[in-house]
Amino acid sequence: MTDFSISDDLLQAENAARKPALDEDYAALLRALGRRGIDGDALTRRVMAFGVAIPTWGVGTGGTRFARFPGPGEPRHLFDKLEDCATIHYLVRATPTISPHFPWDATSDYAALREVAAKRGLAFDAVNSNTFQDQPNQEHSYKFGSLSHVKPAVRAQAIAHNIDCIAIGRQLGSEALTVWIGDGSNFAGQSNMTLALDRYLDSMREIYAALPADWRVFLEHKLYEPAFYSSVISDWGTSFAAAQELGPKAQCLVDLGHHAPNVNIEQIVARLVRFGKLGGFHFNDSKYGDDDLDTGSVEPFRLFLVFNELIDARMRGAEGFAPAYMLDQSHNVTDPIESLMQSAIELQRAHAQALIVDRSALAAAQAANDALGAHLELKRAYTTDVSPILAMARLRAGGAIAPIETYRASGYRRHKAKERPPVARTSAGIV
Ligand code: RM4
Ligand code: MN
Ligand code: MN
Repeated sequence: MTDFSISDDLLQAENAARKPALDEDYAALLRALGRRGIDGDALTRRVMAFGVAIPTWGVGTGGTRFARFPGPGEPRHLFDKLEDCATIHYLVRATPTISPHFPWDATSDYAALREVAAKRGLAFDAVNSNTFQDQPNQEHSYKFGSLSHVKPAVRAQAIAHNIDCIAIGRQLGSEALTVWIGDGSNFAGQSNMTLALDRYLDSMREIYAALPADWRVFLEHKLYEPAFYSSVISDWGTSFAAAQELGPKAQCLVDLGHHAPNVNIEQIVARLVRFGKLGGFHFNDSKYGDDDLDTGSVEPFRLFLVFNELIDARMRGAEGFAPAYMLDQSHNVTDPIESLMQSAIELQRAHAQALIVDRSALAAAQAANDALGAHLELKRAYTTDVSPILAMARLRAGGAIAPIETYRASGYRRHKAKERPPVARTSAGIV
């Protein structure tokens, strides 16, 4: 059976039907922005230049600790995942890279994998290691930790896995390793919190030493889960201190869902920028914890405020500022392709809105202690509907004016359901 893909003909027909309305809305928006001294066409070009990596684990249906409800036509293996990632990029033109997770994405020939991806217009972003699960035939268990485990043999195994990930990443053309560990404790007294961090740092030093010259390692913090009393890399302060001790190639990764409720994430971003330690993001949204909900679906204003800090940093020419943008979501009740497309669009939206903040008016209001005036400068940008610019950016880049509608019209999922018969998989968990 030949693999179905969305045809250029369908894309063009869908776009043609929507083009006249888009032209009208785009012209009106450009006029409105022009009155504010903003060059709308230049903004469209900036939007076109924005890219975010798709996590390979995001294209399958996720799950909770209780159950996983697989959808039809799920990817069965890495090459199916690539196909779905390529489909997302074909329609939104904002996701040119993928972020793989090992050993979930293990395959025998990485050079071939890189080629297949390149043929589909995709390159590889940061590689993610996994020492939070045990794999079949693994010698030592990670039940009581990995890089910070009390036993040297377990730590050595976890270190070796991370070094393997670097070797794989080199073959894929990646330039960063993301390390998130589930290490921590579930009972007060279970673990010596100081010594656990020392062991983590010793392990990370070995991984750091294996990094190629042009690589970075991203340390990802998370306050709880799977450890519910203490986590070794629990917060940005610990992550920052660890990155500082390790050296310049170590930076911090901010997963939006990995903080306590109400934590001021945009301020954390500003702090990390200030110290040259902002490595990148795992974008998602959350209501309670590490919910891995779709980006911009719960708190779009917070997302905008994060981008406001990023644009501020870029415009100031902040030293060492080159964050990697990745999504990290778990799709339990939606078609993952639709969720990922919409999430990429929400990121572009926050980015575009942050770009139209009148920074000199904002600075003037701040200097005059005009609290409301400063706030209104942000609100003016945030309440501007930049959708026509986002749609025009997609169209000019060869994508879809309306990605989700076009995707639905194509019947992609229906075709994949026939091509990809369901395979037996675990009933719970994110994979
Ligand atoms: C963790 C963390 C990591 C991700 C795993 C699947 O909570 O967010 O980035 O790789 O989940
Ligand atoms: Mn993450
Ligand atoms: Mn997470």
